[in-house]
Amino acid sequence: MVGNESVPTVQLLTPEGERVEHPDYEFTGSDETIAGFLRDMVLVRRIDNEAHALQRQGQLGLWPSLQGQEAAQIGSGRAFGKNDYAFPSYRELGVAWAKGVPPVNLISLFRSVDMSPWDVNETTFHMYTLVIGSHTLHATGYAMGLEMDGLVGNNDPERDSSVTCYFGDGATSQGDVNEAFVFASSYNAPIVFFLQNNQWAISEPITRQSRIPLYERAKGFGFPGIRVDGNDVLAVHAVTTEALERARSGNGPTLIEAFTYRMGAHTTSDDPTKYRLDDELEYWRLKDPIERVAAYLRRHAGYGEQFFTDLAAEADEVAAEVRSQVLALPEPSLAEQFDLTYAEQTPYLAEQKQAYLEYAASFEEER
Ligand SMILES: Cc1ncc(C[n+]2csc(CCOP(=O)(O)OP(=O)(O)O)c2C)c(N)n1
Repeated sequence: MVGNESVPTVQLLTPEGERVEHPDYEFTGSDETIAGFLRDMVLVRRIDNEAHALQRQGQLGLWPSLQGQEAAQIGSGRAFGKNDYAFPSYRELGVAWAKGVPPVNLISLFRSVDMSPWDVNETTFHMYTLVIGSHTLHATGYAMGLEMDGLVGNNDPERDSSVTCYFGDGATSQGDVNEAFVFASSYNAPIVFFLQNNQWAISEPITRQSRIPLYERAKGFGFPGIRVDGNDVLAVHAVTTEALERARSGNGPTLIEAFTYRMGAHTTSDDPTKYRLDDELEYWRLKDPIERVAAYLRRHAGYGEQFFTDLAAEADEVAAEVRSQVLALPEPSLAEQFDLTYAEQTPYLAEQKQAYLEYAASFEEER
């Protein structure tokens, strides 16, 4: 069965917080680094909750939660070097955090007051993409460009570069993703396809979308695929570090399937109780990516309660700061949406904007 856990999966930290060995991968970082990963995950979950609350309070149009996927995003995001570009879809708050994108900038997209308020070149974090899978082609093209510019395989960490593209299990059913795999393979492009298999494409379970585990698909395209426990930040970091190195050194693409679970709704517009059972969520709560790291630090690294209390307090402070930044953003304007779409207005959009303005004005006249 595709959705179950009998498939070979790299794991270095069990849900109980015990370190385990793997023949091919190890995490060599210190306990301090692991505590840093915990801090990242706790803060992004807290910010995510705040954004969710802001949407419920009418401050945002929509919010897609990352809850449950913190280890997949922080483990991979913290493996990046300065020349490793990320192409996100729309749930990558954790990757954005690791890349230094201010959360308010990301959240402002969902208030419809901006389209790309961060500097893509400076942060190496590209624009959010809502058209499922389309950005795998953009990312592959970018990776091919890096290669053509001689930025791969120089054995020079200052120059060698790569691309990592984030997408979901549902996206793998899109033609664009499969075309991206073909081009990346044919051109030996320096790209890591980072698939967060959270097992649900809105209400469509992965068991209905693939007869084989998704990582195995890579073989048919001619590059390696690997499945990692997506709730294990140490394993994700180790596997991503190796795949990035492969890409930068000119050895081509890798597909990483981070097997995880979307603990919240698909977005704030979704009600998952309509299509999945509560016991599934309960089962995955026991595999929570944050709890296992906390358990490890408590039991094996001597971190006391004060550390965790301080971290919770810091998370509340950061969330309060993000909230006040969001509330200081301008009110969204429907008319402005027509100007945010392209750098230069097209005649058709200008026409639509005019029609909208006239329609809105007609209500004024009635009063
Ligand atoms: C091309 C396209 N088709 C359909 C949609 C509607 N849609 C939005 S999210 C989604 C499911 C995506 O699931 P998955 O790729 O597993 O990512 P997840 O949301 O679980 O992170 C769909 C079908 C879309 N945004 N774009």
